[in-house]
Amino acid sequence: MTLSLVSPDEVRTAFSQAMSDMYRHEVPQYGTLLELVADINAKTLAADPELAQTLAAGGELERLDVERHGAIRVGTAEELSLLRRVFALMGMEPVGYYDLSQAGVPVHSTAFRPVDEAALKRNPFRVFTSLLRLELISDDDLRRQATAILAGRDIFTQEARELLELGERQGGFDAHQAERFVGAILETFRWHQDATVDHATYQALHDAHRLVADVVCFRGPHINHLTPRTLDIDAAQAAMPAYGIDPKAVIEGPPPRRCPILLRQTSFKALEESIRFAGRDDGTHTARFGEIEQRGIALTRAGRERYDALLARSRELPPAADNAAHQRQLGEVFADLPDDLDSLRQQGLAYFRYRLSDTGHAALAAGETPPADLDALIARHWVEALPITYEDFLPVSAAGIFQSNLGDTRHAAYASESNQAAFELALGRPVLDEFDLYSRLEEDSRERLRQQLGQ
Ligand code: OOG
Ligand code: NI
Repeated sequence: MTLSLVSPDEVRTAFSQAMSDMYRHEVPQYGTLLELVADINAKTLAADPELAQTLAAGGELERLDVERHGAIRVGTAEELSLLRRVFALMGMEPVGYYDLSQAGVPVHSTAFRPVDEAALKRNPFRVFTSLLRLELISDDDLRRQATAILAGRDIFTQEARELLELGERQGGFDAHQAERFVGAILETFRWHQDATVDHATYQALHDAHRLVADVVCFRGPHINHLTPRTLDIDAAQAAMPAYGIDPKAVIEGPPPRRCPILLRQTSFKALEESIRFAGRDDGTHTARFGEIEQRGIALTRAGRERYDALLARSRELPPAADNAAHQRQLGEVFADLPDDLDSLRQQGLAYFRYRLSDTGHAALAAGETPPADLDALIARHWVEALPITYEDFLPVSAAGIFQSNLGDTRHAAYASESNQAAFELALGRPVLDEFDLYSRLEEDSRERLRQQLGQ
């Protein structure tokens, strides 16, 4: 009997929806956030038909309502590599390496996400996945204790493990198996009110770093936030209080621009939730929150260097009084970076997808000879250059999101080397390079164009 396997895109979409449903149930404010974002997106599209058209042309309008990212934190190499195998069956691969220890957060991370064009269009669900760096706990006894606790837990159910192995053997799932797989994997990310340790142990780990307690003291890597994509994060930030949501002080990332670049993010503060320790003491734990993101065009290496330099410059300024002042200040620093698509393209600062326009199709059909170079093709409207959306994360922003949810006690930067090699060893494979992926998307579109034009 031959199995009819469903596409990993379908498994990912079902999983993303199941996670969203579960999180909405666990954290009702996340449901409010979804409503807010849906309202803002509808208003933004109605007010800006040109934006609606650009998004439609890029195939992004359909994905907007299902689009989100999540974040989890794991404690061991085994957990990370098992998740790598789970996500592979959902068509998600590890992209990028993020070192957060520089910002005083004892983790390093990657983002699991789809990488090819059709899969991204279908559902770009991403999971920012952090691995605790136990070696950064300086107290030897505490580090040993944390290691032992983590060694004794299993974040997968028996059924999840069996289905994972089945999926790998078969190279995928049939529809019924896929449904069971999604249900079984969901259990790994569920919130558990019961901590696995007693109050004193929790407190000791918490005192080392709040994040250490969050990773070590529970049965598994509960999903700690899910993030819908808004088309206007400034409007979303402003609207949060009216929806009963208390936003973090500033929007992370680049300032508002006519041509949005990379990623802008804001969140609401983590909730204080009641938990029960082993030994039955009651307590509270603060880890789970909600976030909103706005995505813009992906920058090339050259563009990203400019972004990083400008961001570093802005961080040398005295902190602004509020978000409005912060955005103004950022805007002044970023005035150096071109804010129109033509300049970004001509200066090689951003990635584009090239496409034969209706005019181009008509001219070809009429037997006209196409101009030989890309700039001329664009100037004569044969070809459209559409922005490629940034699908990844930003380390400085991610640190800001972590920090805003770790309370007021800031931890100094860890004096450690960033260690991509150790991360990849734990993961069980190298991470993909985001710039390679974007330039491949751009190059593929040019190749298609050359074929259509017979060049
Ligand atoms: C992850 C924080 C980073 C983002 O969107 O940059 C992040 C975490 O809190 O585990 O999700
Ligand atoms: Ni996030």
